[in-house]
Amino acid sequence: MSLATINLDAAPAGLPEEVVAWVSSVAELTQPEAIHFCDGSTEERDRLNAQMIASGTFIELNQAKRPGCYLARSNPSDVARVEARTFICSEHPEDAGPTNNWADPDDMRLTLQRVFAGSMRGRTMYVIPFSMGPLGGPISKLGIEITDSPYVVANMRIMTRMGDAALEHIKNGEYWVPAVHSVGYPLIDDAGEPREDIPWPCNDEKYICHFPETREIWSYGSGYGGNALLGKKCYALRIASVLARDEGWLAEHMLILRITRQSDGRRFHLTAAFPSACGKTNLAMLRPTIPGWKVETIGDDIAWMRPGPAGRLHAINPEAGFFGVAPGTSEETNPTALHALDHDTIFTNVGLTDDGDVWWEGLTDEPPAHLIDWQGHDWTPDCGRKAAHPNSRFTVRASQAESISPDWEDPAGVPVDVILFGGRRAHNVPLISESYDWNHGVFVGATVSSEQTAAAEGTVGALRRDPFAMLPFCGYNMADYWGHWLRLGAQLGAKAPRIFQVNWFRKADDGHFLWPGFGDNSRPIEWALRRVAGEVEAVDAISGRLPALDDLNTDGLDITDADLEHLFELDPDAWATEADLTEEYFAQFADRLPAELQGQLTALRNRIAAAR
Ligand code: SAT
Ligand code: MN
Repeated sequence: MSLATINLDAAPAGLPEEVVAWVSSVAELTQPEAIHFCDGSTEERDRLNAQMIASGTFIELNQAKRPGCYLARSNPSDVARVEARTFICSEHPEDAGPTNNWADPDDMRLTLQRVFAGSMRGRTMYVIPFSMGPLGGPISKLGIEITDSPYVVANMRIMTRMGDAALEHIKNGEYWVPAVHSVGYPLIDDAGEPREDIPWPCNDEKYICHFPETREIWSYGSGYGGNALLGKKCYALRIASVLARDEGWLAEHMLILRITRQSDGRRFHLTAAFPSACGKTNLAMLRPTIPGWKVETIGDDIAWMRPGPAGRLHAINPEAGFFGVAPGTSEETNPTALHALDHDTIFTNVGLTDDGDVWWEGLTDEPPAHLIDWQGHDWTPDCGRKAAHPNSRFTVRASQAESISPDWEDPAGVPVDVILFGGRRAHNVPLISESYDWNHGVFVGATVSSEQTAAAEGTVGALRRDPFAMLPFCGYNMADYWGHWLRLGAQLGAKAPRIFQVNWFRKADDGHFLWPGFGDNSRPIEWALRRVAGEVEAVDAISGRLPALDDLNTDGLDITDADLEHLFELDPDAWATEADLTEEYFAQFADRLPAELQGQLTALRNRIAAAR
């Protein structure tokens, strides 16, 4: 297909030249049968849903029980982000750093030319203008995703503000990031022979590529989650972290909460970074077990934060929906999330019950006697397989959560008081610990780790570092990213948020969890907020400042004194080992490691020595 034959007649009027040129060049390369510019209308949504039901991509759920809800089943080879196939294509390998897969940008462009050539033959190419963050907001940014997957369009409609309204801003000449996606399953082969479509097209060969210098995203071969919904991890974290470095702000893998103290109406805003499997979605919808505090959700996964007019750090949620893990979500663990899924939700890779509803492990104590599992097979509780894939997901508009803050779409964002860093640690790390200052907080964020729990991850019990929960999401050298945090802290000065480390997962010697977690996590958080308000003292310790046990609200808490004390025990010998491991871990960053973090390690060793 030559440029001349690409029909852009249906393109909206007033498209900037650069958009026309880019869409044309992608169409010329991928050779779609048709091009559709998404307007974001409900008519468009309904048409695509009907088309996906007809093609088998969507299964319509029982509309009396779950109106507007659909189930998709992916190919079993395409069920999660693929970190080994995720590349940072910076000009210099050092700019990607030791924690990223680097690929030479010129080589990768040749590879992408090869795999994208004709990859959309026989398909419609969808052009999705979108905004990350409230439209037109000072912290928000625009993008355009081109995709050949109507499933991606349906998900982007929930996860971003997409369509005509976003396009208006692009027409006005505002900055936008280009993102190209193909599932890599053309409907016409190289010989020109047509082939049937399948419910979940994808390709064994996968490339999730980021070009930080030219700020482009190219994703090939997967239709799933962060591989394909390019506004999420690819843009809002990997490319945005580069933009943030250059423009003086932060793009972070953090939830955002508003917590209001009802006695005096004082509002606090908190952001928190957790690696996967640490209950981040549950914390984003926290139901406090202590009276007097109201928690509202602003975001569940990503925070964009910028110094505001009065010098404080302001956070927005760049997303418009939740792409949450289904298994384990229940009336007990997260009723807020569960109720949000009553209508207008896309479920991917969960079980289908005989009455056209959904089920996953953990939803109910009693499993259904029969259902169809995520791979489309008959399933019974004794069959030895999971009904839902462990990474099965729901996609739902954030506004459907009853905990959503009335200000969650305030384009100016909310002023951040507290930043939490969490990991999953059976030993050593206390329930909560306040950093001595911003730079110590950056050290804590940089060294955060979890003990590996499955042999598949490596040696069980070994520490897996996940700095700032950004390990797979930082678009440049991790050590430079820490340097950026240090610089921003210096700029914010006394107005910087206070940084705390939390650990809900400490275990007793007999292996039981010391802390009940879930709604009781409101107790250490209350202490952090009271620290911010200057209402409570703290005790200097190895890891940071700890609460005096009397200052932690334990009213109505079912915990023994011994367990409570154990939650805050710090063994100098074990911490000396931690410090040695931190030194080993830092070594990979060589001379890119900011001197300040080396200094923080020395300060930690001094505190350990003093505690002996
Ligand atoms: O698939 S996503 O990247 O959207 C979610 C995740 O894996 O963290
Ligand atoms: Mn995430």
